[in-house]
Amino acid sequence: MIRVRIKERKEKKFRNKKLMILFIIISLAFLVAAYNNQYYNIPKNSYKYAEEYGTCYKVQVGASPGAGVFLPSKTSSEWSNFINNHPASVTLGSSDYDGDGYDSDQCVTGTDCYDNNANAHPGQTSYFSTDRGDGSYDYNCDGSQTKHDPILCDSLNFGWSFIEGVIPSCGATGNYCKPGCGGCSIQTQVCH
Ligand SMILES: [Ca+2]
Ligand SMILES: [Ca+2]
Repeated sequence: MIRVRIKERKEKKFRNKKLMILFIIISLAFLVAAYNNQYYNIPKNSYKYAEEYGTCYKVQVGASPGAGVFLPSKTSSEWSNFINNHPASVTLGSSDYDGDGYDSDQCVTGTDCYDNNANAHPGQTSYFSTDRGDGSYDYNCDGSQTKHDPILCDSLNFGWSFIEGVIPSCGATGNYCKPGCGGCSIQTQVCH
């Protein structure tokens, strides 16, 4: 009798465990579905890139009428209706807003790390003395701000480089010299 009860309890425990696992799987499926059909809430005076049903836009919301804007995208008809009949406070921009040939990396297949400056894009080889617009000097989108002249001039480095103890940070100036040749000048550290 006791053995039968223990067996029943074990079976009940096993059933409960299976139900719990099933519940977790169903919940995860709902979460994924909800993510795919998300609603974007964009506050006034700001923008977001929104990509749904194969199209990505830079959606900017102005100051008027004073509130943020919800982007309906649960169905493709909701989405296309918004694209064609959006409120006057909304401005739609291209996924390549700065026109440098690279879509914003906020779109699914985009790689442009900063879509407000056409000089900032993957593969940029030039160096710049001012930030790209958001405080960063990462113009080539490799995730770092690389200095053009990263070492101080010393007995091992006879090329043109900065002297006087401190390598200037990006955008800062320093004394740029070639040892022994004179001709020092104040120059800005350029970066990308
Ligand atoms: Ca860019
Ligand atoms: Ca970089």
